Amino acid sequence: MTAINAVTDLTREGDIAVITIDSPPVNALSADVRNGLRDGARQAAADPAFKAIVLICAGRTFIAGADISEFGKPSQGATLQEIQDALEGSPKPVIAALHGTALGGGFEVALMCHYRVAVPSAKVGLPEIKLGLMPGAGGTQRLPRLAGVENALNLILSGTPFGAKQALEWNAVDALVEEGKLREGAIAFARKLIDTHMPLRRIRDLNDKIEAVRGKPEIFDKIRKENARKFRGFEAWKSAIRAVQAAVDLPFDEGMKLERQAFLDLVPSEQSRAQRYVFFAERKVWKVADVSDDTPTLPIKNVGVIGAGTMGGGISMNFLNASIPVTIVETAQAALDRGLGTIRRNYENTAKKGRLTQADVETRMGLLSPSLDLTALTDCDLIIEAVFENMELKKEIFRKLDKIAKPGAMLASNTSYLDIDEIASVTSRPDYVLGMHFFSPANVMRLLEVVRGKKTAKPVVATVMKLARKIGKIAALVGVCHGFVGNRMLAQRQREAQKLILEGAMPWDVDRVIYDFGLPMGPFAMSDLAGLDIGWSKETSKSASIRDILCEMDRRGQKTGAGFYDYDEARNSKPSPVVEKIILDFAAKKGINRRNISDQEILERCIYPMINEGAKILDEGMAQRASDIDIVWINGYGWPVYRGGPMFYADLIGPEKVLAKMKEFEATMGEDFKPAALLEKVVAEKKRFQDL
Ligand code: T1G
Repeated sequence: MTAINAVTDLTREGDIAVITIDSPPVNALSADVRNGLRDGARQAAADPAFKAIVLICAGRTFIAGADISEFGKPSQGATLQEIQDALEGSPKPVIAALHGTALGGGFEVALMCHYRVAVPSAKVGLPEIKLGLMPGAGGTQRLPRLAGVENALNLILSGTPFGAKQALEWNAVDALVEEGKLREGAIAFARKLIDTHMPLRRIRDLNDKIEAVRGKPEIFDKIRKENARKFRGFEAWKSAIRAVQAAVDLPFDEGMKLERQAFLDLVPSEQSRAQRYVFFAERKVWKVADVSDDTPTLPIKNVGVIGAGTMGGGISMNFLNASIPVTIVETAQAALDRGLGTIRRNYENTAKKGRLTQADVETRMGLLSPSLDLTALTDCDLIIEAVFENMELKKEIFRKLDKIAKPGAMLASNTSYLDIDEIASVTSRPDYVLGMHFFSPANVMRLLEVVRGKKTAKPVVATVMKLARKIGKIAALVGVCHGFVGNRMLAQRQREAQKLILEGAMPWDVDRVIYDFGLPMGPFAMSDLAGLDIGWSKETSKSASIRDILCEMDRRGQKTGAGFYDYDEARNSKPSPVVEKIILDFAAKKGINRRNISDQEILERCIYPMINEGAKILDEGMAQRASDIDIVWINGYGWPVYRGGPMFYADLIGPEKVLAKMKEFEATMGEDFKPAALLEKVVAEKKRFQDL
């Protein structure tokens, strides 16, 4: 065995050289790994004793891509061109042996080799699009030559890895070898190549699949049209399509040049910096400072859910999807039947789309036990309450649960803003009480705010964070405050949105600005979707706000065909002259002199107070880190990932700019814009929120 460098060694298997990369955790293409690849391949090629070269990785996976943490730093070590020359340009067959996830630059390195073998469990893919990038080491030039242009573009634009079997069908892999016997299988494959004098097969020379679409630019126009809606606001996808089109229209090396330049143009972009930040934020969010990874967790073999409404039903589906039995409790048979019916309908709709079999539907429904009796929950390991947002009602339920639930059972509330400590205080087990704030629709939205009470025990926190991963959620640990993280910041935006439509803007102006900024919809369209009468009652309504007046006129939102907008049968919205008049009259009655308000002011007044509130949340320790706040907004409120989240956005535009504008607004509009102490501090110390 020869050590090529700290992460690469070369061993001799008869006349076959085996280059092994060993750079945990995922053999990312760091400078060391790149040097090892280049120098190992050169050394093996130069040694007459070797007739073939096998490239394999130790640990859990083949190279999982470029080292994302190196982006934006001065590039060191071997270039991709040098690696390409050492692998593809090798005079001896080079075979890549794939296991785990050969992704991005890792898959591209494999495509530089002459042959690829894989274990059946291996996955390959080009997920660069998820980082605001595109393949930059030949993926856009080589994959179309193997899988065809449309398959290649679907893979590059989805960023979704595909299995070894699919790769075999597309000749992206030449053979599958026995699971757990990759090294032996690869060496045997190399042996066969030597014995059968198989020619070197360079993917760059395979042109049949691209010639088939040469002179048909309409194929690319069609793909652009089909993806425009999905990629609204994103940039990288356009460059990816252009590069694959170059693979068809240009000679290989010119296509490679175009790809490389397009890739290098994306690396410093705000969007890629934001999406790379989110990549690491999604991994940091699970880490709880004072709850170490070896904290014991409690077994969760069955779950109880109280309330079979929209939230209770969606919450239950998460556990059924993870094969965890659920007992769901309601107060009335009709409500219970309605809840079960909705769950079954959701599953059957999914089955109709082919994403579940009918047998899957029956299996999941079979794990669901309905009841009208709380005592049915005595054996549950975790009970989640999802009833109407009323403190007294919740406290009454928790008092009962405390008596019914077995010792050691955890009690959670799905409240979206009420005080978890107050709820816990009525039980004898406050250390086993916490909040699990799901987002509607709870079986779809990835985010879970895990609300840690003052007395919540560490094993309970560790258990629920682990459980969140099992049910496919991304969990952010938050503290007890009104509205926790997401809704607390949202309230800032909603307040300003209401003020803006009185001062001079119209609901559709505010929504357009927020929509164009990249969120799925603005505050008024969102209110119409949710229903304007949430928490509103006819008896107490006093025409005190635009919402009051709209509800009094039975304009309750989409469900009544009118709200802030007018809706047609297909629920398409359009600005409402009725609402415009209501707003003008209401403002006049309030003596408000309306003025022209710029889109920039609308954006700043909706976003900056959110950032300011985020700073307060961090300062109070209601979130562990700024990137957790960003994960909440990206996964719970549709904040565009290419803007990294509200706190990353503040760092991007400069916290000093947010502070200056807040002070300017405070001077004219008062207390609502009082800068948070932490925002002042971050600016004074020339720091960024992500560095805190
Ligand atoms: N670079 C740096 N660190 C990485 C990394 C990478 N590519 N991939 C993972 N890590 C770290 C991660 O931060 C975590 O660290 C640990 O490894 C385990 O990861 C030229 C330019 C491989 C499927 O986009 O999708 O190639 O938190 O927790 O769930 O065209 O990681 O423990 O400190 O995610 O088992 C393209 C990214 C790069 C793949 C494993 N490649 N990685 O998932 O573990 S761009 C990717 C993943 C590129 C070329 C372009 C996943 C995984 P820590 P983990 P996992």
